Amino acid sequence: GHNGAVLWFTGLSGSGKSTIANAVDRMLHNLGCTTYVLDGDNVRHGLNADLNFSDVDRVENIRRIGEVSKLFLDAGLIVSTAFISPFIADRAMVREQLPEKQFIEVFVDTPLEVCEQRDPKGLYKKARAGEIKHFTGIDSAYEAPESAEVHINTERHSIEECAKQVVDYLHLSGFL
Ligand code: GGZ
Repeated sequence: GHNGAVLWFTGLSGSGKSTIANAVDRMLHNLGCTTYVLDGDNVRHGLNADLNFSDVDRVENIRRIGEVSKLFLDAGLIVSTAFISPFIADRAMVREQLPEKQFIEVFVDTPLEVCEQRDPKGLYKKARAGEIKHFTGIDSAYEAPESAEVHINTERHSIEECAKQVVDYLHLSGFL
């Protein structure tokens, strides 16, 4: 058995949040945990399809994801969320929404230059050209965590190593 937890991944677009969250999810599943991943694919296109990328809508995006995470936590799951969640205040709000210690902030710390270099979906190029407005890191802020429970460096480590760092944290903290 294991205790439920919310692994709250935060980082820029293209930082590797979803990729690492999904790798963690596979590892946890292989360890017998009941898990779920919330990301843009299943939330931004469904529950939050009415929201855009204005500051106000990003706040509401994060608030709803916090509430959904809480439901999964009630059900005893380890839920991984992979959203930019750019504002310190909003991540703090989610931390307040959830039981103490079950909110684990995971900072996927990939510098803007690297994300922009990777540009897997060509979104930075479009943002630089002014075709996408309010793009995080270009003309919308990203407020990096100051004391995330897990701090990941994707330049120095492989996806598997990054994922293992998160799973190791869960072991050391008694979640597994
Ligand atoms: C940032 C945007 C934007 C703007 C579309 N700014 O790399 P992606 O494509 O797959 O991840 C980004 C995703 C960000 O959605 P989130 O729900 O994670 O953002 S937030 O937590 O700030 O609410 C990117 C795409 O949506 N995208 N327009 N203007 N990212």
